[in-house]
Parts: sequence; C-alpha cells; structure tokens
Amino acid sequence: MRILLHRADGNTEPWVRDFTEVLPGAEMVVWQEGAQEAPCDYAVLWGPPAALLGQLAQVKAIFLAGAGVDAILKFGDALPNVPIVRLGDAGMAVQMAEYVAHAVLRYFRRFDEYEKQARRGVWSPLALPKKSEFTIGVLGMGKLGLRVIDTMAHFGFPLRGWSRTPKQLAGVACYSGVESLGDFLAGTRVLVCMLPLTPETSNLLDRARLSLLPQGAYLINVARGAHVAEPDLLTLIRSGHLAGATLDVFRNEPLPAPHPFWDEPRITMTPHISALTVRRDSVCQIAGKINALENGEPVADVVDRTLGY
Ligand code: NDP
Ligand code: OXD
Repeated sequence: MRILLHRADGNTEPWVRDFTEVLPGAEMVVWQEGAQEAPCDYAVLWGPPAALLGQLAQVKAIFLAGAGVDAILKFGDALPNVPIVRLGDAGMAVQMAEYVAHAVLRYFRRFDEYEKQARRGVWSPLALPKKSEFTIGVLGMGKLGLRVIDTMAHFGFPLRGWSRTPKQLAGVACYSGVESLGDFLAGTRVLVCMLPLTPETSNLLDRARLSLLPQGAYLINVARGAHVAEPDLLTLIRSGHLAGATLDVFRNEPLPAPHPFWDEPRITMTPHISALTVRRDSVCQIAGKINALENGEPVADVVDRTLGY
C-alpha cells in the first residue's frame, strides 16, 4: 500500500516515522512538486497546494491531518470523487477545552484587570459578575464544541449551544438553524465560535450579528478567521458594546504586521494554537480508518461535501 503524504509546514519526517511504525506494510511517499510518482492508494494531507491534486487520481480516500476541511474543499470539483476523511478529536478537544476555559475564566474573574492593578501596585478586590447572568454560548456543537460545553458545565455557568440540526443536551439550552441565531446571541455573554467554515458560516459574525450580543459581551474565536468581520469586531469593541475578544484565528495568518488588532489591548491573540494536531493520536486514528476501509468497513468523520463539513 502506498500513502502519499504532504504537510504545508514541510515537517513530514516524524509523520513518515510514525506511519511506518503503525502501518508497517505501507510505503510512505512524501509529495514533492514536479516529481513523477507512481499512483498512491491513500493520501494524508494538510494544506495541500493545487499542484498536488494531479497525484490524487487513483487514491481510494483522502485523509486530512486536521479537523477543519475548508483548505481542501476549496478545490471543489478538482478533487477526486473519493471519501474525504477529517480528524475526529484525536487529542484536539481537550486542548480546546483548556483554551476556552482559560479565556472565559480570565474574563469572568477579571484577571486582566488584576494584572494591570499589580503593575501599578494596587491592592483592590473587584466585584465578580453574577454567574447566573454569565451565559456561555457555543456556536457549533460538534466534536470540539461539545467537549467545551461539557468542561464549562463543571464551573456552573449557564450554557447554550447552536448547531445546524436540533439537539437535546441536559443543562444546555439548545438552538438550531439561522432563524434562532438572534435569540441565541441576545442571551449570550461569552460567545465561543467553534463552527466549521462553510458558505453558510463565512462572515456569520458581522456587525449586525455581533450587535445582537448584550452590552459587555466577549468573543472567543477558535474556529476560522473568516467567521468574523474583523473591522466590525474592532468597531464594536472600540464603541464599548463588546468588552473584548480572544482570537486564535484570523483571515490572514500569520496576522500581518500592520493590522489594527495588534494595537487593541482588549484583544488577546494567539497564533492558531488553541488545538494543535497530536501527531501520534492522528496517525493512529488515520491508520485505523485505512485498515477499516481496506476491510470494507465504514469509517467516521467522512466530510459531507454538500454541507461543507
Ligand atoms: P464538527 O464537524 O464535529 O462540528 C461542527 C458543528 O458545527 C456541528 O455541531 C454542526 O451542526 C455545526 N454547524 C455546521 N454548520 C452550521 C450552520 N450552518 N449553522 C449552525 N451550526 C452549524 O467540527 P469540530 O467540532 O471537529 O471542529 C469545528 C471547527 O474547529 C473545525 O471545522 C475547524 O475549523 C476548527 N478548528 C480549529 C482549530 C484551531 O487550532 N484553531 C483546531 C481544530 C479545529 P450539526 O451538529 O447540526 O451538524
Ligand atoms: C484544524 C486546525 O482544523 O488545526 O485542525 O485548525
């Protein structure tokens, strides 16, 4: 069995090593532009260039070494008509829970303000917001969103979640469909975006939608930069309608040097690290799915190209 491997970061060597250990019968082929390779049975890709698509003609399935699928579905009909399989959790959900819990608690417990006070030598306890009014609203109740909801439930915050299809979850107010988004936002104090990027969710959080959040609301975006209209977010923070944001993802990554976010102290930024790919877990998951496909068995996390996730 031949497996084509590509990673946009070029760090293929440890992946080849892990795949060779986990799937000893497989021959790993690292994609190189211009090289004429014999056909491969499967491909494992992250951020492939268009030039690689020709090498996919005979693959039986494409595996993505990540959870988001926007970077592959953008190739549309140029992709072969084979299953595209993404990572399902594979060690990312717990990281998302850590990241979101940290950001929520920092805002809720006013640690930013204590840090500023400490710099000025000020010793002054601050009042806590009412927890019963501090509702966390999670956009996207999938593999990662559900783990975040479960984690935040332990802290006793009121919780709500928004998804495409209706859900029922004990202790969580569940909303579904675009017609319910206004109500969902109106009662959300901390909005956590954990949606896939699709034609329906692109630019979802624009000025009109963000304005539906109550005064003093806070945004955490760990999904994709294109969910948020960046100038609108900045306007609403500067006007005081929103208290601030923690952003892990941006329209252009790395965030370019002359970008107004760099100068806005109410925006906390991280370089797309909220959930890093855990290589060994990912290799084991993909290898398990390759074995299942070879045995004619179904696999989880197959992307629905029509829905875009
Ligand atoms: P899932 O596919 O498991 O979950 C997606 C959720 O979004 C589902 O609940 C789905 O609804 C909901 N959804 C999709 N479209 C809509 C819509 N139009 N309206 C309302 N809800 C919608 O994805 P994951 O949880 O695994 O991952 C989510 C995203 O997180 C990824 O797509 C990726 O972009 C991002 N990510 C970011 C990382 C980072 O480091 N910053 C790392 C990993 C992922 P339903 O349940 O009804 O289908
Ligand atoms: C992913 C990501 O989608 O790293 O897995 O953003």
